[in-house]
Amino acid sequence: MFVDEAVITVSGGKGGNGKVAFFPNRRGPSGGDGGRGGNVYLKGDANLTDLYTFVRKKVFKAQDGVDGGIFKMTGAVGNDLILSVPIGTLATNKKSSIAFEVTDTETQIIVAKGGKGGRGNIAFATSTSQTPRHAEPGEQGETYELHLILKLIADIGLIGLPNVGKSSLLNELTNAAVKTAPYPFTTLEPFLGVHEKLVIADIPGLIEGASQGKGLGVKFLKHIEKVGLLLHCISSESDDIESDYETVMTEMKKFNPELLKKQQIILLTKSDLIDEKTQIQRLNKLKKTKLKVYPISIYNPSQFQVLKKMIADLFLHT
Ligand SMILES: Nc1nc2c(ncn2[C@@H]2O[C@H](COP(=O)(O)OP(=O)(O)OP(=O)(O)O)[C@@H](O)[C@H]2O)c(=O)[nH]1
Ligand SMILES: [Mg+2]
Repeated sequence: MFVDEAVITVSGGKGGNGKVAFFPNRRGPSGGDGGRGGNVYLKGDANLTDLYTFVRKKVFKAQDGVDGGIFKMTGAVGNDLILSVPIGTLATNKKSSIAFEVTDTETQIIVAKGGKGGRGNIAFATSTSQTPRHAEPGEQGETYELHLILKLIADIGLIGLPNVGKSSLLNELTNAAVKTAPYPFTTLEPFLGVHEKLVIADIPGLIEGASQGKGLGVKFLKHIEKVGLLLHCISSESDDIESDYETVMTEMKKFNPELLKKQQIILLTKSDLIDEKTQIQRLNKLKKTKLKVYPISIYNPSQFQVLKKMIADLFLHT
């Protein structure tokens, strides 16, 4: 199961209470301060690929600070809690709406601060009150709900209607072995493959109404928000390739109009299934989009060479 969303609760540890104590023989107050509660941080872990760890456990709390002691002893600080998340995780604080993005494995992002420790009664001694009988309680740590969303970090995204051959292309271009089958909705979750150090994402097919929640694809469109190139797959088998193109463009636009600004190349897939004349007609129709259009078939190595060269020119030789 690929989990790309989770809501968790994070709490900083409570601060330790200040202590009320006195030195023997009435020599004044001796109660120390409580220790600060631990903080909660998020940190990127390159070995994680999804948010599955947050399906079962959703509540996370750092350690409380220790109460102040006698003889001016300050309580120990609570241990921090560091939660590992995949690179590409966007964490939004539901209360403040502030969002943080985890982009590397070095930075720790604080998401809930521990409470301050309370001051012991030493802090309350004055010239007129030399035996203060009160101390402060430790503060509660911050508690927030965090909405975690994972956006896969891919260079290239494969998009298109169901059954147009996206997964077959991913398998052919990369070392991926994603299931392919002659019916729609074979792919139910995103897959990544690596081609010459470039990460290619295959997302489930889009259908009309996807942006209103039909089918599966739109839920996964967030994974192509960061790609540098969209390979828009349109099947040669279709009798209305222009409408296929429009359907996918409309759904992307409704989801996030910025997606339409991305560099896009059309692949007329399964080109082996139509004769040359039909192919030329269909390619010409697609050229009206002003995008580059290439015919491709998983059974045609020379067409794959063209595609690979085009990818190399765009990404690898610059
Ligand atoms: N003849 C021919 N068939 C192909 C080609 N590429 C894919 N197919 C077939 O088309 C069918 C659909 O391919 P998939 O790769 O599963 O399509 P998809 O776009 O990933 O489909 P969904 O995951 O359902 O969205 C499979 O039966 C493939 O074998 C091709 O170049 N030529
Ligand atoms: Mg597929």
